[in-house]
Amino acid sequence: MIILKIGGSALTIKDANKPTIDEINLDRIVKEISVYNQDMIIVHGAGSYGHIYATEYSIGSKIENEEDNTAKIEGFCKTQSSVQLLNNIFCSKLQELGVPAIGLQASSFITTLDKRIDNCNLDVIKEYLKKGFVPVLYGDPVLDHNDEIKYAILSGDQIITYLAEKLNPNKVILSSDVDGIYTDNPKTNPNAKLIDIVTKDTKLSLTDDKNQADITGGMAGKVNELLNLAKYGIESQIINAEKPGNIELAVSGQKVKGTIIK
Ligand code: IP8
Repeated sequence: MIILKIGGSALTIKDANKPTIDEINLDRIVKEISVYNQDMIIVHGAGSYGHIYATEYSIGSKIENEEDNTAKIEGFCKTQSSVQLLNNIFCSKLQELGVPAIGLQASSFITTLDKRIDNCNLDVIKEYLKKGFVPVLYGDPVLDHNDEIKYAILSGDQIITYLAEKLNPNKVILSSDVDGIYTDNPKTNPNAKLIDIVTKDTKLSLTDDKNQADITGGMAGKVNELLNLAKYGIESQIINAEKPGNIELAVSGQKVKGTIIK
């Protein structure tokens, strides 16, 4: 079984000022995924469908007062509807190519405590897998049990590490809009170099890309999630979803430029 994460920055125009699909990438990515079409869970990010609202309503920050709580509930609903729409578009495209993609909304069965998953029943996912479906989860706002924040943004990256720990896949592939992990942010530092293998001992200076309005922590957030996974002996790979052919190569077990985290 493979767990594949498709970054929101590959599916959407992430720095758009309203939710916007990257039509060309989306069409290509679903085609590349459909080549594999076997045991697989897909998790996708939110891109401009989620981060705009999540940031606007500061979901996950301390609730200041009743008025702030009411605003955050409104923002939670808007964010949830928006990412659900992205999930519908993505799943419909996969279905058109014969992939039995079934969208599963994290906010309806996952909660967090201090922004980390504390409650998630995987029975339904296991049963979908057993019956030949491809579950498609996505970053979503969720209820949080810390009463000071009450709501959290659950990233697709945290979902994949949780699923991988519990379901022990053969492979975890995380695709983004860069080739892998660099010594620094390649978008702002031209001297940044791609690192082939990252372990907990690798010295990194990861800066979050502020241009990308990524409320869940950008590349630094991803690396932390995947290093967590490495603690359980599960190796993962970060690859660039914007390079045509990369996803197809990765899901079919062939070599792809990227960074292995172990
Ligand atoms: O794009 C974030 O998920 P990510 C989810 O995987 C929302 O970090 C709703 C912003």
